[in-house]
Amino acid sequence: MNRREPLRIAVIGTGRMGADHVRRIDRVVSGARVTAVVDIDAERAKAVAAGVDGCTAHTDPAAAMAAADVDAVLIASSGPAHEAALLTAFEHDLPVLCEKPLTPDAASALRVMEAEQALGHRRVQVGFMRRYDTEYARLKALLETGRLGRPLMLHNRHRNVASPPFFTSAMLITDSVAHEVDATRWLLGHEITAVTVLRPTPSAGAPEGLTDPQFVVLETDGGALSDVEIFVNCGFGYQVQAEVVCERGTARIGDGHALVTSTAGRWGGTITQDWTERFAQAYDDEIQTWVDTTRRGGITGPSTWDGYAAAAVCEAGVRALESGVRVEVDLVEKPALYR
Ligand code: ISE
Repeated sequence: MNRREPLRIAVIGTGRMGADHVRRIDRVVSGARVTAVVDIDAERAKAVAAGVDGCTAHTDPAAAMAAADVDAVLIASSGPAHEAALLTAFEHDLPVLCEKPLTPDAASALRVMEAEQALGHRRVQVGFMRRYDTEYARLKALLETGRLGRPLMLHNRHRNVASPPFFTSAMLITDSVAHEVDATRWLLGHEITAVTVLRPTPSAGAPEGLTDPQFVVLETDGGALSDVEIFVNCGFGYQVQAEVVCERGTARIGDGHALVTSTAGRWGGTITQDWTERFAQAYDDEIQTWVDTTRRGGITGPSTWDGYAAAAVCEAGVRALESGVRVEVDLVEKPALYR
């Protein structure tokens, strides 16, 4: 594909992320427009489509992907619905941006990876948007210079104000820590080999029965350790911080020091309240990059392999959470398409 015309996108799933992506493609990103939206809730799909010129509403992803005015697909439905949508997109050989998780478990991620290999070319960019965040990108660039020496440890903090009602203890790993799993693999260039999950007494601020917070330790094949404090009911704000400790220095991001005021005997700043605010720039750049690359006929960003590796690590993480012991990660050999 080498399109002069705007890329015509079907957005599957019009919940929180899907609706935000529809707005982004319609108003922020250049070179693309939303021509179809899909939701199992017909009324919700219609309401979103009504706000976009020339956009049709569907309840069946396959019908939207078969439409003549669709060149690419953005999948933002719930994780369990991703596999079927991805396989249908492959039938039409459509470029895809798939929100994380690629799929909920390693077996289904493997099936998707096999189907993509059968196409003979990469079609999927996985929505690990932190790779497009300016601060994460600067940290990655610094590590790549080698100035600080070999990375030894990565300390991550990931805090949400409150978890949604459907959130389970396993979802702290599969839905939230999934981001640190990808960030660790990407920043360090290592694969994760084992996961341990430690559980302090849950916060009184967490819903009854939810194991929140958790402390997750990831071991890598490069001999580094990456730890993650995940706390999804911290109550005070949305914080994502990372500090890399290397042989000759450390580097840290996510302190949110963009604006610090000093007044009335105090100093301080504000804390963002959710990820759409904290990572707005990252989402905008992620989608713009996907659109630009797709229009040129290329593919970039986190691949199906990255989605599979994250799913396998998260699956091991859930077993570590449930068993209380260290669980090794079992990855298949990396296929040539992703090397
Ligand atoms: C949510 O699904 C996200 O992807 C957010 O980035 C993360 O902070 C949150 O914990 C997840 O539930």
